[in-house]
Amino acid sequence: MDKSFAIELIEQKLPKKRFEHSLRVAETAVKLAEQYEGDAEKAELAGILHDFCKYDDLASMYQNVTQYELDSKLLSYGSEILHGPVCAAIMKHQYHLNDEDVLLAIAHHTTGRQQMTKNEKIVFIADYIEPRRTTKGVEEIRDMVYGGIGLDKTIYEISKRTVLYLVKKDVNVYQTTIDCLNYYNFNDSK
Ligand code: DGI
Ligand code: FE
Ligand code: FE
Repeated sequence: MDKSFAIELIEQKLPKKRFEHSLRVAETAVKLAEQYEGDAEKAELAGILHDFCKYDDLASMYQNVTQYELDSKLLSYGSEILHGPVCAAIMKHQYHLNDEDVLLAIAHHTTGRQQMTKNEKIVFIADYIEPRRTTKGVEEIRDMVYGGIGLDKTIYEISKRTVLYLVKKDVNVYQTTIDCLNYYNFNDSK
């Protein structure tokens, strides 16, 4: 799939704000790919597409989970957790996007996971730090990653903040989010 087709797809489907967020994530992902020697084209395409299913209705997302044989644990969660994996499956099966590393980055952009590829890391971070994000502490994360601390340490700091935020709100944390947090924790002496 080429970039202009991907942009058309999201422009037709997403509200203007989400469309613009997606383009900013793509731009941020390119910047990170350049800094950290990733593949800018793959990062950009995943950035453009990552939230394509953000506003799909839950019933159709659950149908997609069954139809495309995604992890059945997804059925206990809402659209926040589902929109990444469902988007990757739809891109693969309905739009014949077959670049595995683009699909992985889309699938795991919300939760992260253990042992991410460089492209997954880049898109995960780009989604958190795109320039219009106002999350408390986001500036600190931008300073870390643009300052050269590395993708892995940045992922840990993002995961830690996300998990703390979810627990504070009494929201259930998805297993893959916890796995990501633990995997990228290099402070634990083991
Ligand atoms: O889609 P975006 O808003 O651009 O960003 P995203 O895909 O990272 O989604 C962020 C939301 O997902 C945010 O409200 C926190 C939520 N989230 C992240 N990890 C988990 C989670 N929600 C639950 N219930 N469990 C998680 O593990
Ligand atoms: Fe998202
Ligand atoms: Fe996003």
